[in-house]
Amino acid sequence: MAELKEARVPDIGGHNDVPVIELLVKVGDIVKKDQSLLTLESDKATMEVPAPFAGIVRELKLKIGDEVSEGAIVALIEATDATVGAASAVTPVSPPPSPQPVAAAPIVATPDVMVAAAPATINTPAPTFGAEALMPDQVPYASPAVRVFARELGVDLAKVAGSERGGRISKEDVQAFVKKALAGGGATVTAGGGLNLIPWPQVDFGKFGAVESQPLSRIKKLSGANLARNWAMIPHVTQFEDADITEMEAFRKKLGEEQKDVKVTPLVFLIKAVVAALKKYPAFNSSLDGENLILKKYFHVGIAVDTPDGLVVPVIRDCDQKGLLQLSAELAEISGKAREKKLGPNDMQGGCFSISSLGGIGGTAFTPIINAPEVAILGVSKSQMKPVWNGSEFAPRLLLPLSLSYDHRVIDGAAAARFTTYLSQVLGDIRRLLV
Ligand code: CAO
Repeated sequence: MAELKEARVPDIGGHNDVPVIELLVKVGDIVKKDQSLLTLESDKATMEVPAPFAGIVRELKLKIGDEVSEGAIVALIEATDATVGAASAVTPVSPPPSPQPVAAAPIVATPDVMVAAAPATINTPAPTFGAEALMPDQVPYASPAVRVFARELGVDLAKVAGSERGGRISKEDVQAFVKKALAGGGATVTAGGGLNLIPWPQVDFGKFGAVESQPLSRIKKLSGANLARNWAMIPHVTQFEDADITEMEAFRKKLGEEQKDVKVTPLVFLIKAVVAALKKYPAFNSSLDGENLILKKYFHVGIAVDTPDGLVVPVIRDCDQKGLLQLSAELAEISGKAREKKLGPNDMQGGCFSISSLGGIGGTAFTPIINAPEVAILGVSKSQMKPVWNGSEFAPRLLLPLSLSYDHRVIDGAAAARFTTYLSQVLGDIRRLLV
C-alpha cells in the first residue's frame, strides 16, 4: 500500500473552532487533488477544505459538528499521485506531524467578511438561518454555493427537499422552493431568526409602465443581507444630538491652509472624539458574546464608504495612537482603495465602532444600522450655521447633527445620551481630546 498521508485544515483566515457542517467524501472514495473533502462554516464564512493531493480516502478524522482550527487532521489519504511529495499541505503520518504552511482554502465570502468583517473569535448571538445552527447531526445536505444562495434568499434549507443523489439540495431545489412559497404553496421563506414573514409581493411592474431590470452588484447583495439581519436582530434606538463645531471648523480650516499634502475633513475629528467617548464609556466598545460582553481595549474604527457598487466599511486601526493628519492620510487611502475595489478582507476586519458620514452630501439626521457585532454606530449629517441662544442673544453657530444608533440590549438610553453629550462637548472644545 502506498504511504498514508494526512490532509489537514489549511489557513482559514485566523478562524478558530469552526464547525464542520458537511462531509463531502467517505472512506474508500477516490479523490482528485483540490477536490473538496468537507465544509466548514463559521458565522462569517463558508469554507471548503480541499484535498492537497489525489488518492483514496482511508480514514476520516472528523465528523459533522466537530470544531476545528488550522492544522487539524481531516483525513488519511493513500496517495496515488506521484507529485504528492511536493504538496505543501501534506504531512506524512510517520514521522509525527509538524505544522506546515498550507494553501488557503477557497473562502466563500458571506456579508460579514465582504462588508465589515468582525473579530473572528467573537461568538455573536447570530440568527439561526437553518437547521445546522440547531442540530449539527441533521445538517441539510447542500454545497456551500447553494447554502450562500439559500441564505441570500432567506430560505431555511432544512425545509427544502433535495432532489440529487443522497438527498443533496441543488440550486434548482431552492428555486423551486421559493417559487412554491411565492405561489402560496404552503412553504415558508424565513428571513432569519424564525421570522415567519409573508411572501414578498410579486408585482408585474411592466403592467403599469416601462421598466428595466438591473442585477444587484455583489456588494449590494452581500451588504443587503448583512443590513437586513442586523436591522431585524438588533433592537435599535437612535439618539440625536447637535455638536457646536464652530471653533473646531475654524481650527480645521487653518490646519487645511497650513497642510496641503492631505485633505483634513471633519470626519477625522469625529474619529478622535469617538475614541475619547469610547474610552470614557467602554460599553460602546464591546460585543455581545452569548451572555457575556466582550470589552475591547483597542480602538479600531470602521468608516462607511460609498462606492459605485455599494456600501463597504473598511477599518482604521489603533485610532487612539494616531494624529489628525495620519488619520486623514489613512482615510484617503482606504476610501480610495474602496472605490477602486482594492480592499482585502483584512481591511474590513476588527472594527469596534463605525461612523457613517453623509455630511459631505446633505441631510439633517438619519438612523444608521449597527454593524454587528458592534453595538453602536454614529451617523453624521451636514453641518449648518444656526442661531443659538447664548443666554443674552442669538449667536450664529455651526452645528453638526449626530445620530447614534445603539443596541438596546447592551446600552441603556441614559448611557447613549451621556455618550452623545460627551461627544458633543469634545467636538465643541477639542482641547478636551488632550485631557
Ligand atoms: N458637514 C459639512 N461638510 C462636511 C461634512 C459635514 N458633516 N463632512 C464632510 N464635509 C465636507 C468636507 O469638508 C468636504 O468639503 P470640501 O470639499 O469643501 O473640503 C466635502 O464635504 C466632501 O467630503 P468627503 O465626503 O469627500 O470626505 P469625508 O472625509 O467627509 O468622507 C467618506 C469620506 C469616505 C466617508 C465619504 O466620501 C463617503 O463615502 N461618505 C458616504 C458614507 C455613506 O454612504 N454612509 C451611508 C451608510 S448607510 O447607507
